[in-house]
Amino acid sequence: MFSDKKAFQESFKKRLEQSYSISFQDSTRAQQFVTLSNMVREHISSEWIETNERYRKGNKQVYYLSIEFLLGRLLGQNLINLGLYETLETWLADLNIPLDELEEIEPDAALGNGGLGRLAACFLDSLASLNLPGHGCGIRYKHGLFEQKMVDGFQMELPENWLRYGYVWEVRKSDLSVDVPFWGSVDVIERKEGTKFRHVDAEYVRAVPHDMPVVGYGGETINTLRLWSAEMSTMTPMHDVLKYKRETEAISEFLYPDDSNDEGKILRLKQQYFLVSASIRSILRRFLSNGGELKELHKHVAIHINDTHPVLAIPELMRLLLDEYQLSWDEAWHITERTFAYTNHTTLSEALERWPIRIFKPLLPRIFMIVEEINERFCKRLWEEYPGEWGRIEKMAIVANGEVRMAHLAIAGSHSINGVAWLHTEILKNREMNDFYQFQPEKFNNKTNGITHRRWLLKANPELTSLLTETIGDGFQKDAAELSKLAPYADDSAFLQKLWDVKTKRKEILAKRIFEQNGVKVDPSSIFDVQVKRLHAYKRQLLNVLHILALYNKVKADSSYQMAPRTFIFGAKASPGYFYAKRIIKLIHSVADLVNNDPATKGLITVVFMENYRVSLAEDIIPAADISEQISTASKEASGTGNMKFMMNGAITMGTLDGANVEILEQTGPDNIFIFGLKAEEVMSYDKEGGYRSMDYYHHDPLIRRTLDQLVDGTLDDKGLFGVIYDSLLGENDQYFVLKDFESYRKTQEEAGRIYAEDQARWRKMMVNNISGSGIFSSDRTIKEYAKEIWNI
Ligand code: F58
Repeated sequence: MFSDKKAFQESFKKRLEQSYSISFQDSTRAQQFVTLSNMVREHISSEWIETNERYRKGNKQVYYLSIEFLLGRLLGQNLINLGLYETLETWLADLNIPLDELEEIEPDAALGNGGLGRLAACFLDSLASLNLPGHGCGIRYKHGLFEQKMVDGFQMELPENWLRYGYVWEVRKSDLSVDVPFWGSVDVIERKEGTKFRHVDAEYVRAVPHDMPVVGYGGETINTLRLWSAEMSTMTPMHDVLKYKRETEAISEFLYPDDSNDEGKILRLKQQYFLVSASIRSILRRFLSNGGELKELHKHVAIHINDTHPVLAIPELMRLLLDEYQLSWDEAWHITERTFAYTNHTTLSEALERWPIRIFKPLLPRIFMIVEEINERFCKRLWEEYPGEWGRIEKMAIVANGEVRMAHLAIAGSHSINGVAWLHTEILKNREMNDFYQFQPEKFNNKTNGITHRRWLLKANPELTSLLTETIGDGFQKDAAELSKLAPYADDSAFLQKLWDVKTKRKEILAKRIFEQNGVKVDPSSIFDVQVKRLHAYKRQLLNVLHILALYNKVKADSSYQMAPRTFIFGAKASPGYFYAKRIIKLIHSVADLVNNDPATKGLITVVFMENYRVSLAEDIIPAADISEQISTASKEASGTGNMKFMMNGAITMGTLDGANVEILEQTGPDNIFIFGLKAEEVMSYDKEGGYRSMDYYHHDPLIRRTLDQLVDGTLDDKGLFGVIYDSLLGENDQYFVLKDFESYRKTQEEAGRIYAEDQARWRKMMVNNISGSGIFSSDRTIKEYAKEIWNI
């Protein structure tokens, strides 16, 4: 179908006309998009079947369980991975169809918030591209992450609707549905052979799989992402049909329902159990139907739990092995512990999941019994290891103080626990999970995150990809490690000029988009200084915006103050219930209004907030960046992955020694990165011992004082909107050390501006050193490490 131009064009037109009963001339871009995508999906179906057949023959399989998969758009990426992009681009152009316009039609599949979900998507791409047998299991949320609409600088959330016109990449497999039990009680039957357990009076929810192909680079391997959707089951008698339907379908309705009340908490726990129960049963079904021996399960199946959200997979596998397959506890535990591996993505205590027993027990009665038993046996082992140390055991228990601690369950039930960057893993081992590390050090390991260069370089930045290909050959497209071949070009002025031209081109493209979306004219020759990520206090968008305000004050106070013109670009969604984060978004807008409209700073400082940050927008922003803002309070960002995407696209990191920035520094060397601020050790020591007084910085630094006063003196608004931010910095002693790091940040920014303006040769060299050092951050490297050291595939 895709090997002959004429045949392709004929078939494309014919299918279009047949599907929509419309003449080709009258067809819309949307109809063309759907037709092309369907053709691509059919094109890969034989490889998809073939991949499954290959796996049937006994390879060990990996299943990556995640409550989020932040995929973005698939048409362009699939074509690139199949090696068809350029061909189809010309063939369609012949028909007067620009391929990029078709790509724009596709809604982002935004089944995630940020880094955690995007990492899952990058991992799927790497697994398939490395021809490894690894599949995703997730939830098919009817509405992905909300659409952000800015109204007068305030974030409004609109329901996202990616399934509105149907979804071309999925295949519904009703015949493989699974019924998941909730509520009810557990019947205990004593028999000669032992005790048996049975669910009674449960309410069932039908989990219906929707499979999506994951196309590997080169097109040889097509893995599967299985997303479950919740529907009514025929196993539940219908008393109050409407209520039952509503409650059932709610399970896969929204990503992150509001869980500030009990009703929301129950729904969220339902989502988690729904995902794992359906997934584990489908994994077992497939394993057994291929003739597998249950007692050998861990030799043929590895199950990865992405953060604690899918941790109930552990007691669920136990339940199935015990209740349905009649294994003994010891046999079942032996298999379970060897099958599971767990990745931790945060040390923030508010993000460590704990479920109140009063919610957990009635909703999942049998699972709760099993968790209690796991806890009891775990505590017994601890008691043998640490006789008499009640305090320690209580701290490590899985069930305690009326709660189930999901991270502890994950650690107890997995053979591997990993952090996502060197520093993060060290903090887990030596602080947050130190008790567990002392008890079972062999379980802990680090796997520094990565990103797929196929999306973040080949797809997002075709201009840079062409330049690199003409310079170092196309080997890097398959193997990102080959980017290191670029290193010698750091001194090649002809190459440096071309690299500069590519960056300028990408800045022009972004400038055009900014003008269209925001109505703001930005100058592509200014420094594009970018911070795009979830909005969270620890990520310190506040430090960035206060620095902008201070810069504005400097220019206003001293008209001879020299600075290279800068465009500050932000993109961020705040979680709907996170009031403080939303206020920071408003602050960014207010500062933008002030500086963009003041003749004193016009053309010198421009601030842009790009609405509705998402994967497809990131693909336009990242290639255009000069400076990559990675300024979290040291010790708080587990890894970060945006930092890697920017680096690969030739932006220079402005960062703290946090997360993977530490390893980025290792790759670039100190001359090719801007590092500032407190070190993790210092932050942790202040957190523990105290000794920081933010007020001192207010009193002793006039620039800080002037800038903070503007939050409350009417400069930015006259309704007291920013009092809460002012108070967090001064009244609540600045938990994230914004003021403490302020001067160091300001100076480092000044230095960056100076180099950009006065030593452009040096800047260009820095760009090369970043690109050439970024290969190690390909998720292919990360996945090879998981495969070898954790999954044993
Ligand atoms: C992120 N976590 C980490 N969580 O913050 C980031 O450092 C890391 O690089 C990335 O994971 C991948 O390891 C993250 O994105 C969430 O989105 C939470 C999910 C659960 C609800 C609250 C947000």
